[in-house]
Amino acid sequence: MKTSSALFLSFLVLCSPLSSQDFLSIHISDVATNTKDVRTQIDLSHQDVDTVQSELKIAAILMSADLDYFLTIDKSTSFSYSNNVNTKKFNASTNEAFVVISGTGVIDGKYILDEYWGELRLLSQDNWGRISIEGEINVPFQGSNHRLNLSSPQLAISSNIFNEPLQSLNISGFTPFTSYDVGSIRTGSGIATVERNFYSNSYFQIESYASAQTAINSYNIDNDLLDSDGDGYAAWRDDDDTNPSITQTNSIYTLSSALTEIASLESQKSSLIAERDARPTQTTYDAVVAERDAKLSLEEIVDLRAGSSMVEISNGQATLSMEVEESNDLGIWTTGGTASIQMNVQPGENKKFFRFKMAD
Ligand SMILES: [Ca+2]
Ligand SMILES: [Ca+2]
Repeated sequence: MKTSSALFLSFLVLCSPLSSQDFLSIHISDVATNTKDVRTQIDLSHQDVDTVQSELKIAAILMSADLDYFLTIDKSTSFSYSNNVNTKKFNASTNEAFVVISGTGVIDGKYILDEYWGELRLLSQDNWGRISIEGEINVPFQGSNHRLNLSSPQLAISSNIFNEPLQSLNISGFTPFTSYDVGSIRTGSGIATVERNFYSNSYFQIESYASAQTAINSYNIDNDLLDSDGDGYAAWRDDDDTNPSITQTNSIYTLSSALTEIASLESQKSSLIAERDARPTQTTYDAVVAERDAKLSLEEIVDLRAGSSMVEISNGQATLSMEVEESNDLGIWTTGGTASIQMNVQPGENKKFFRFKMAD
């Protein structure tokens, strides 16, 4: 007996590296087929109306949402929190714990779960043990960033697993824990809490994989629900899912977003009316015309000085003639001669002014 036992052990040791399944993968599907069994708690104390309205709206949407919790964790991970009595928490790597929301038509998508002490929660005492996935997610919706606290329904086993490391869990021994509603969604300020149990259509999978990526690849999540750029907008509602600074298209309307859009268009209309009204009135226009007409015309400028005259342009030249008169007594003036000068006029010039100045 001793010999065969030793042989059996060495066989296991030999085979272990070839079938290394070091990652625990948990998928808890919380399908909302029966909303009458959903329990809600509302706490309106110390909250402003806008926050109440916003959080009740997102809670109402989540009442009928299907939630798929996924978590992959290295089985050698030790707990990051313990109360030393019945609770432990294990931290999964970022991107390896997430929830996929579907069936809402407005916030469907994959959201990364984050929790300070870890996203895998283990509860155990006496002859029972339970595990669940929990954490917070950010859901952008109608201009607000909703921080939601989620706890998945629990999986139960009829043994005390408090001191068992993750690699020792009997993963085939878990069943849904259905005694009372344990899955919950709490809105950011705690105004609404939606409690959900395992419904008849819900299911779970708890398995081992060789790597976190193999586990994630097995989840088969709809591409439209992925959020490649991590901006909180899944591909189906992201104008550019490779650019986190470009988010939701304007063409998706709910009643509320349509009203917001209408308000924005009304505001633009008011601005345009104000701009139009700021333009000159007929009276202002008439005054400008009158001011223009009151200015001197070219003819009037010509006549501005006594003796001034217009000169014709011929063959690109203007001939300016100046008569010089002479006098002995400043009383009688006689013609002393004529000085002429040709001035070139450039092609295209149809108007030019000249004036005379005595040289020093
Ligand atoms: Ca995105
Ligand atoms: Ca984007």
